[in-house]
Amino acid sequence: MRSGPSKGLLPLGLIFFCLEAIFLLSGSPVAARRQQQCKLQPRGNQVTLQAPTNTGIAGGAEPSATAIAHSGGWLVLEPWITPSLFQSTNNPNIVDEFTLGQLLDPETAQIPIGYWSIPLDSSSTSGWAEKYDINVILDLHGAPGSQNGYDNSGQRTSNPVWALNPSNVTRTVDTLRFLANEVGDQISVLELLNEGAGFLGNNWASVIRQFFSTAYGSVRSAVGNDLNMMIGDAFLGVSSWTDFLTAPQGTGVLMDFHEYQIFSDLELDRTFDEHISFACTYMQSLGSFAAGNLWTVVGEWSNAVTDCAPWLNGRNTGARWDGSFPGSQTHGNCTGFTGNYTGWTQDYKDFLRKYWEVQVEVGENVNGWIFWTWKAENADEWSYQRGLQGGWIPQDPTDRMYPGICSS
Ligand SMILES: *[C@@H]1O[C@H](CO)[C@@H](O)[C@H](O)[C@H]1NC(C)=O
Ligand SMILES: *[C@@H]1O[C@H](CO)[C@@H](O)[C@H](O)[C@H]1NC(C)=O
Ligand SMILES: CC(=O)N[C@H]1CO[C@H](CO)[C@@H](O)[C@@H]1O
Repeated sequence: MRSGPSKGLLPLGLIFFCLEAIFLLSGSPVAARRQQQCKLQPRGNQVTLQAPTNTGIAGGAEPSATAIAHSGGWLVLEPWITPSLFQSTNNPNIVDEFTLGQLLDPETAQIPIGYWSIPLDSSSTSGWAEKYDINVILDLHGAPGSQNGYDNSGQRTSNPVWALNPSNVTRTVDTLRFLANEVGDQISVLELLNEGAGFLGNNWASVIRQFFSTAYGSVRSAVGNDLNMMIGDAFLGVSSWTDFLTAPQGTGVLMDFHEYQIFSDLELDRTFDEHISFACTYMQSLGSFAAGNLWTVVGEWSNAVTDCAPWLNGRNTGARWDGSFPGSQTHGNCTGFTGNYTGWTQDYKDFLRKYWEVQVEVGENVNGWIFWTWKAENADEWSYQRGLQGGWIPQDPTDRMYPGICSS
């Protein structure tokens, strides 16, 4: 671990504490709150260069410290982040927010799901955001019919149908327009849809594409040019979005790219070194996309190289790493890869530092990064807070033990 003067507070203007809040209405209003650590960094000289293809944030200024923060969803529960909440229901059939709302008797359990969307009460967002000079990215995670089948869509299902019925898509556009009208002036960025499952087939990919265009137009005409919008690559790779919603078709549009290497046997087979070099491939691919197309944010990434975090793949679902996930190979034993870091080897923690740095480098090579997540109850490899305590995440995120990691 590196020693040296602690810089104490992180430089404002570079660091964003990203908040993902879960408001549960019970006796007392705020039952849980999640945070993410993130940093969005302008590429230094771009403003003075010729205008980027995408005229970008608020008509030409670079996305900057004061322009953006936060990604992730408001108010969508994921069992692996707060397992105790799901455990406390004593009902194993509650696997996502949808079933939580459906199967829980609010009277008895006193955890009624208050609301899905956003705190329309301005005291809960704008006051806070303004006070700390933090800008908010509001990210739609749950679309009707589910856009990916993951619990993070609010509805875990092997049969997501969002893209299969135009009324779902229309409803989603209506929701975004509503959100933009209600809180557009309190947020910096509206993310149109989190993790649409473009891999489910060409029909899904083209529905997502059309949806982004339609939603973009609808939100623009509702609230004008001040609100920035973010789209995702729908797991298709950013190159699939070349020339999409760039100027003049779109302005103020960002690309949200999620970087994980743990959700397939192929990725889990990589050695520590291979994980690092794979992350380095994004220097070029994301870099050239961000330079010629949309400003790009690595909007979700973590230190995990296994899927061992309990319930990461869904409540009561196992891990591919140890073969407890249906149909997966066995890659190793989960012990020592997740949970409380006090039992981890120094080797592993050294790797986590390196892996953290390489992904930060990738994010800073484009327009920023957002670490997922600030806190996770049972999985320190996903926790920024525990990484700071355990020393594999430096207090000052500009510290480097492995400078130029992708060029060496
Ligand atoms: C994993 O390792 C732990 C600790 O060494 C051991 O107790 C456990 O039995 C192992 N699990 C498997 C499936 O081998
Ligand atoms: C992690 O383990 C240590 C040592 O057993 C213990 O003191 C600490 O409370 C644990 N931390 C958490 C967050 O569980
Ligand atoms: C809100 C909405 O339109 N939901 C629909 C999504 O698509 C499924 C499958 O066609 C319908 O059953 C839902 O009513």
